[in-house]
Amino acid sequence: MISEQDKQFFDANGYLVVRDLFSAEETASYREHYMDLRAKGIYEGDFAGVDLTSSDPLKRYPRMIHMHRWDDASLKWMTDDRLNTVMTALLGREPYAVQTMLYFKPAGGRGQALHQDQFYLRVRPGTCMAAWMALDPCDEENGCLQVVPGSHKWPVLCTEKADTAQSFTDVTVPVPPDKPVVPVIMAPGDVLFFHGSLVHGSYPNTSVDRFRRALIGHYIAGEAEQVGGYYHPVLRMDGRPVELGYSEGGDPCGVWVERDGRPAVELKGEEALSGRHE
Ligand SMILES: O=C(O)CCC(=O)C(=O)O
Repeated sequence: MISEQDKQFFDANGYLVVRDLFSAEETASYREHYMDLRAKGIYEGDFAGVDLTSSDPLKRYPRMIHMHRWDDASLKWMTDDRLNTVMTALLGREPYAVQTMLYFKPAGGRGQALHQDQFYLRVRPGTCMAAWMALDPCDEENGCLQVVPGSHKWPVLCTEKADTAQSFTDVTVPVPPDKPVVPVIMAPGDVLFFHGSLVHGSYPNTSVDRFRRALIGHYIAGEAEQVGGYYHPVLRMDGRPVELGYSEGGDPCGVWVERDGRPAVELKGEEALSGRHE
């Protein structure tokens, strides 16, 4: 499903887009399924709560989280063989599955400031991995995902305050000016796989009337022994639970310094790493 060249691209850049991994019929049925669920109710973990009268589009369409714990279609998607095959090829062994999320990101919706997933998941040893499937055409206008190629080689960076007019989360990480942030343009059914330390995020949806829906799974590399408490229970790719430990915060985080006239990361003190994915 992926070539040696794909693997080399992933190793060098920390991400890989696999085009058309899911069909147009499948993505159409996921769009319908989640719009239907959204219209029907409120679920534990809905970001910002549902408020149909709010002027904030994200309150009218809040992000869903951990749907696989109560929705069979989400569990089936999270453990799909195609996702497993690609991740096993990229990671060298089968991952464990820990999280699902559905972003609706309607027109006018804010993005999510640049961050690293490992800040939240705290996988030890090793890292996490995301499978981010586009359900709509995703481009710069509707706030596609943005990544910093190669940043998966950085340690987890110390966070700073984000601009909450642009982002629904309030922390971000600094990126030196010589490290470009690049848009990932995707079509429905394309899946972006990315490493847990890759700096990524998205800008607001500036379109007039287009959603930017994405179905996302978070996984942890199979050698992991611990993950943050918010991600338990941990599942094997056949859906069976596996016992793993709970990781705590307090790890050192990276700050940018100048070394020989160039930006370099130095580890500093201890930052209480967040324990849940925003
Ligand atoms: O879809 C987005 O805008 C952000 C998603 C994200 O940060 C993630 O999947 O970790």
